[in-house]
Amino acid sequence: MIARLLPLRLGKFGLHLTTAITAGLLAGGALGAAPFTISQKDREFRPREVIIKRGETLRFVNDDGELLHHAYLSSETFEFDSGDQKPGSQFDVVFSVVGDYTVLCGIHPKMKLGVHVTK
Ligand SMILES: [Cu+2]
Repeated sequence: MIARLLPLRLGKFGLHLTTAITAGLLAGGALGAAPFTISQKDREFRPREVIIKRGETLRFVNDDGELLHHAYLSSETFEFDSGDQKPGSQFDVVFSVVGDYTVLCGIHPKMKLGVHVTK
């Protein structure tokens, strides 16, 4: 009985190990680094300024109660538009082009986020 249980346990352990390695590879490789979160609480982007590397992701979280936001960026080299950001929603943007940008909110003109994308 013991002899039959032992391989089963090893098998389970092996499975967990494989899962852990796969998850690690995804986190560090295929999916890129974890997104950098931008809060929009109190009608402000927080932080107000961010330096990231090309290919990194900013995650815009609408954590501002019942308010609607609408993050967008329009420049010659790079642009995005989140559309209406419902309360509690999030929107990811991969900054694929090096440059200095200002992200705005289509609903609250005072909201500004400086994004510096480096090589
Ligand atoms: Cu806004």
